Formats: sequence, structure tokens, C-alpha cells
Amino acid sequence: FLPNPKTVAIIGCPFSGGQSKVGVDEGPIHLVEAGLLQQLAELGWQVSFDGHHQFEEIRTEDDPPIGKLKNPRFVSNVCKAVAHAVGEHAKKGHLPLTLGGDHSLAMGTISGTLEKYSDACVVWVDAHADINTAETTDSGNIHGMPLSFLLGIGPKVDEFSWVKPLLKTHRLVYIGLRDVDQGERRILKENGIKAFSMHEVDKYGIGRVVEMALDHVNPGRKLPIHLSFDIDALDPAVAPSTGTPVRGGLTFREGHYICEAVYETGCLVAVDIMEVNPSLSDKESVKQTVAVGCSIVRSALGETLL
Ligand code: B3U
Ligand code: MN
Ligand code: MN
Repeated sequence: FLPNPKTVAIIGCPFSGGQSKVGVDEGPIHLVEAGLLQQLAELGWQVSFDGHHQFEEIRTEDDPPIGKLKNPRFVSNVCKAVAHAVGEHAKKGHLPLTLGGDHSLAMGTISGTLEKYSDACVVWVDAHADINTAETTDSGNIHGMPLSFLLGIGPKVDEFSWVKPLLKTHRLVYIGLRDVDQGERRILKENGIKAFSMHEVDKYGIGRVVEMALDHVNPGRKLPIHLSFDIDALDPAVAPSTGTPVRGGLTFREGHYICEAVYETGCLVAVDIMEVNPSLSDKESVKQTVAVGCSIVRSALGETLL
């Protein structure tokens, strides 16, 4: 699937409207300032980046909740713009790398990937399942909901009617879950969605988990893969600066191994790195989290140890 020369299109998304903590919009700026673009160039990628998206212009003045959903119009407009950007880059044969921002953005990135690759599968690495619906959400934060929209699960919300429910439940697999709401558990069960929680990572080891995960969504390793990586999948000791840290997460190596193994399939077509929040915790923790974000991306784009 990779074009020659391999080209990565950076989509910087300083956006925090899918949740309620300030600062996650600074994530992409810090990742770029830490030298991510040069690092990818050193890996042999042509890097295209024409600045971070400016979403303030499409913020709607008046954006009251729809049901429980917070900032619904703003999130919808931003994700729609991101879907377009990702779709256009993908159609040029470039690999879109989206820097978040909160994980509601994946509604856009995955929609964009599916525009070009309708049979793409999704590897979702996260502490959370992000599959609440307008009905099941407690928080009303849309970053906890993108997958329900992409899968077409739950009540339709007019504002999000542009999101085509093109993702099939058997083309989605999770790794790293450990904080899943009751309603989300029911959705996973009822729809037979495959998930490897931290329990399975402990039980089988990360090597077998990734193999089983890929066997499930991509049996012959023939389908395009969209990797959506929430930095909070990593243990808070590894990546402390994120909005909703949960103990007992992936180690540094487990996180990187997932990315290396996905790259090795040769099927990778898009990557998201989400939920880096530089305004939470002290300066050292921020530096560490941003550095880990960069190295996670490098692993996903082919950095090897030898
Ligand atoms: N499941 C909860 C919490 C949450 C989801 N994603 C994050 N936190 N980062 C919710 O709000 O839907
Ligand atoms: Mn997430
Ligand atoms: Mn998460």
C-alpha cells in the first residue's frame, strides 16, 4: 500500500472540543516542535505539512448540547473537515498521519480513510473503548463516542449525518482496554466486537495479542490498516500527560511493539496519535509524554531496533 517515494502527510489538529479539559489542543504543536517531522524524514519519508489546521474559524457561536452531547456542532464540523483532509491525502497515495487533539477526531480520520479504502480495518489502541452512543454516554464527551458513529450503532444524531456508518464490526479490533463503561461492554458483546484488554496482554503477551488481533481483522494481511493510537493506552508512568490516565497500561515496549508489528504487515495506510495533553502535569512529564508520542509514531512508520 505504500507509495514510492513513501510520503507522509501530517494533519495537525489542535482540537479539544470532544472533551472538557483544556490543553489537548496543544498536543500537535508540541509533537511538531519536538522534531517529529525531521525524525520521519530521517526514516526516509517525504514529509508534507502545511501548518496546523485552524479550527476556530469553524467554531459555531451557539453550540448548546444535543441531548447529552457536548459541543456537537463544533465537533461535527471539525471532524468533517478532517475527514476531507485525510481522504484527499489518501487519494493521492500519501499516508495521512493525524496529530490530535482529542480522540473524537477519529470520526474524521477513519471516515477519510474509508473514502479511499472501503475495506480498511481499524486497530484501536486505547485504555477506553470510545464506543458510547448518544444514549449510553455519561459524560457527554464525544471523544468517548467516535466508534459508535463510525459503526452506525445507537440513535442517529442529525448533526452527524455526514458520518457514513461504513466500518464493519468485524473490521475493528481493540488493544489495551481497561476502563470500559457498562453500556460499552454491552455494545461490545452484542456486536461481537473483538477486544484485547490488558488482561489478555498479561495472559498471552503482546506478541500473541497483536498476532491474534491482526488475524481477526486482517486474516491474510491483505486489507489496508488504519492505526488509531490513544496515548492513554500506555501506562501513566510512561505517558503521564493525558486527560484520562488509567493505571495498569501498556509498557513502553508493548506500545512500540504494536506499532512495529502493524508496520511490518505492509498494510498500514493511516495513523492517528491522540490525546497528548501538554498542559496536564509538570514540565518533565510533558517532555516525556511528547517524546513517547514521537517514538510511537516513528515505530508505526517503520523505525526498527536493528
Ligand atoms: N468512557 C468515558 C471515559 C472516556 C472515554 N474516553 C476517554 N475517557 N478518554 C466517556 O466519557 O465516555
Ligand atoms: Mn481514545
Ligand atoms: Mn483513552
